[in-house]
Order: sequence, then structure tokens, then C-alpha cells
Amino acid sequence: MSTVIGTATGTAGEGGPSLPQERRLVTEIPGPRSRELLARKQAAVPPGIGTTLPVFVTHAGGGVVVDADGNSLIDFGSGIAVTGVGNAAPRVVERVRRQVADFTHTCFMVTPYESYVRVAEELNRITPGDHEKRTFLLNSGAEAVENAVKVARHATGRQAVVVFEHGYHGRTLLTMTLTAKNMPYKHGFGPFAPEVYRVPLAYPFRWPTGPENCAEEAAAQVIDKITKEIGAGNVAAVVIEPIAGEGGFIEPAPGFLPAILEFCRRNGIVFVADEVQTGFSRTGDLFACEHEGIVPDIIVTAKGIAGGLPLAAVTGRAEILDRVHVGGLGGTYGGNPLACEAALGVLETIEAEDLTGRARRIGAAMLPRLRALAERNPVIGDVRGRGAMIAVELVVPGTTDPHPTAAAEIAARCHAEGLLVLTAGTYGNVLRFLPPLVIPDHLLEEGLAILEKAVNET
Ligand code: PLZ
Repeated sequence: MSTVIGTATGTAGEGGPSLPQERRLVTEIPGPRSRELLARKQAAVPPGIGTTLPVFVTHAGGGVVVDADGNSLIDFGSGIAVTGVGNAAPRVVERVRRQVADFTHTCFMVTPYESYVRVAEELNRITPGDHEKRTFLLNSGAEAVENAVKVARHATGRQAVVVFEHGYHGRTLLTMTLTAKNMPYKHGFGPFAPEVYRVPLAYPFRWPTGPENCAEEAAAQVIDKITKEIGAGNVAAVVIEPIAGEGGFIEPAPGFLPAILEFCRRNGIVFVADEVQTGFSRTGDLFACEHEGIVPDIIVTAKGIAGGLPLAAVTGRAEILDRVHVGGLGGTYGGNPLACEAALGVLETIEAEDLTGRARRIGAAMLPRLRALAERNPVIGDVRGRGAMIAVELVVPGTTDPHPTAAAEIAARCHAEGLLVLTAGTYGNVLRFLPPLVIPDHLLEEGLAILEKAVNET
């Protein structure tokens, strides 16, 4: 057995891909040191801040997370789709290290710096569409979604925002309103923001007349609702995730997104793609919109953009973004220099290591095994996803009734065996897998074997 890297206090500077790429359990999960820290957390942090797996991390990198007891867990979560390039990715670490010693903050609105401009140039170049674009930077996905709505309202002079069932866009007042699910995101937190309208999503697995009718019928319902209940001429923006993330990795039936986009184009509605979870190679395309050739008017990114440093972006048509008056957009930290350097390191890594191709190969390895698992286990009702954004939806066998307790039970079994998985879904019955794109094959294989065993035993 190799040396234990994670100590009670942690050792500085030993994370990243050079960590031993192995699953290693030296205590039960969570171990005594993590339990001690959990007790402190419970005394110091309100319970509203939940915990998926209470191991306290000291190091992470490649495909593993190392905890305070010296356990090394296989990471199928990437900090919720953030560390696609891996934790403490060398190009990110190197750039941030240099930047933190040069200067840490000036506020880009006060005295600018080049890295922000470079990130904007890069995003303008790599996001879908070859029209003229602008980008501005913020701190979180929610903040970026809010800003996309601000810009769309300003440019159109309209107020209504259309969002979808199963959608997730954040936890601030506006984005919580845009989010579909009551528990835990909205319950007791009202009143919500006005002028937000929710329409159906083309959810193939749950479409009443079958997946083959889903795209066409769902699009017709959306268009009918917008036309009859809101008025297309009142709608500033349609905001949609090209694959619904927190909602359960729902890929809208093929044809749905193009139909909605086309309706937006015809009616002067700003089409906003929320690629906070799907962006930066996660789905096997640099952006999930590319899969169906969708060119959004505005694309919102965050999470995978900066390898774990807080950064988010709004990228959109110059003629929309340029409409806002001088000083109308901003924030103290948006596009912080450390986060910008990290983003440049991420983009270099994606290209140098072909992480888009790597995401496709991860999907190609996972999907057949999960489909075979589903054949043997009727508790798995659906296997879906693209690239390294894969999920299984659990049902009461023989029905399509959601089975959230099975999801929780399988996740708990995986956690106990040292495999970090996340749940999702409007009904809480989806297990989702978001491995770092740099995860070595042997850990991917081992993680799948643990998952298979957990499903078989449930
Ligand atoms: N849009 C599509 O997935 C964040 C939420 C974690 P922030 N998803 C993870 C939690 O429970 O709070 C997300 C997303 C999509 C927007 C957001 C919001 O991004 O960076 O969390 O604000």
C-alpha cells in the first residue's frame, strides 16, 4: 500500500494529478477525523448547507479525492461538474500561483488587466456561432444567468422570461424563481420575482404519448403557451439548459431545441443557453449546444470554466450586449485575475489534452455498461447523457414511478465503498456521473464496477 498522503492537517502542495491514482480505504467512510470535523461543521455552519458525502478533503487530483483520514475516493462528481480538467490541474495551478504573487485584485472596472480581455476573446471565439460577440465576467452561474436576463430585457425592452420544467438556474431571487423545483431550492423563500413563466420540457422518458412524439408535441405546447398566455411580443428571453442538469440530466428530445430557437428568432426573443453545467467539453462537445447546431443569442457559462476558481461568463451577440449603457454591468470581483488565469489554464488544458475527445470516450465506456446493467436491473428505468455527463433514472420496477429511495440507497453504498456519486432529478431519483475528464481508465472501470455491485445489491 502506498503512503498515506492525506494527514489530519493535510500536506501543502501534493494534490493534482500526481496524487496516487488509486481507491484506498483505510477507515470506514467517513473516518474518525472527518466525523470530528463534521461535528464542528454542524456547530458552526447552518444545516441549510447540506453535505452529500461527509469526508473532509485535504487533497484532490486526477480522478481521486483524498480525505482527512487518508482515504482516497474515486471522484464521479467533479465538485458538481467543475473540475473537468481535474483538481489542481497543473496549468491552472501554475498560472494562479504566478498571478497571486503579481497582484490579486484591482477590480476590472477600476483598472483593467489583460487576462480578463483574453478570456473574453477566447470565449467569443470558441462559443457557437461566428457572429460578432462580447463577453463579460462574473463570479457564479447564478450571477451570470441574472445578468443574461438583465441584458436581454434591456435590449428588447420586454420583461417576460420563459423557463422550463425541471430547469435549474441558481439560488438568488431571480434564478431561484427561474428554477423549477420547490424542495429544497424555493420552499419558504418566496415571494419570487415577477414575469417568469414556466413551460413544458421535452423529457423523452416521461412524455405521456411516448418519446417518439416528445419533441414535436412539447415544442407545440411551449409555443402555444407563449403565444396564448404570455404573448410572444412580451418575452425578453427564453432561458434553457441544453441538457437539464440538476433536473436529472434530461436531454430534450432531438428537434425540440431547434424548434424553440426558431420560434425565438421569428419573434425577436433572446435565446439564452444556460451551459453552466454542460459547458467546457463535459458533454463531448465543447458546448452542448453544438450537438444540434444551436447558436444561442447568449450563452452563460461557469463551473468548468476555471477549474474550481469562481468565474462565470455571459457571452452574446454584440448588438445585444452593446446596448447596455456604460457602467450598467459589473461587480467588484467579476473576472478576478486569479480566476481569469485559471480559465486560461483550463482552455489550454482542454486543447492540449483533447478533453472533448476524452469526454466522448468516457461516455462510450460508461453507456454500454450502464445499459447492460439496466437490462438486468429493472430498477433502472432510463440510461442517458452524453460524454462525461451520464445518468441513470431509478424507478419502481415495472413502472415509471420515481424511486428516490433506491437512488439514495445506491449512492450510500457507493460512498461507503469509496466512490463519490451525486444524485439529481426533480423526483430525486437520478444518479448522475460527472467524472473529471482526466480520470484514468482504471478508475473509471473500478468506479463502474462499484456502481454495478451497488445496483445489484439494491
Ligand atoms: N445553471 C445549469 O447547474 C449550478 C447547483 C449546486 P452557481 N448547479 C449546481 C447547488 O445545489 O447549489 C447551476 C447550474 C445551471 C446555473 C447554476 C448556478 O450556478 O455557480 O451555483 O451559482
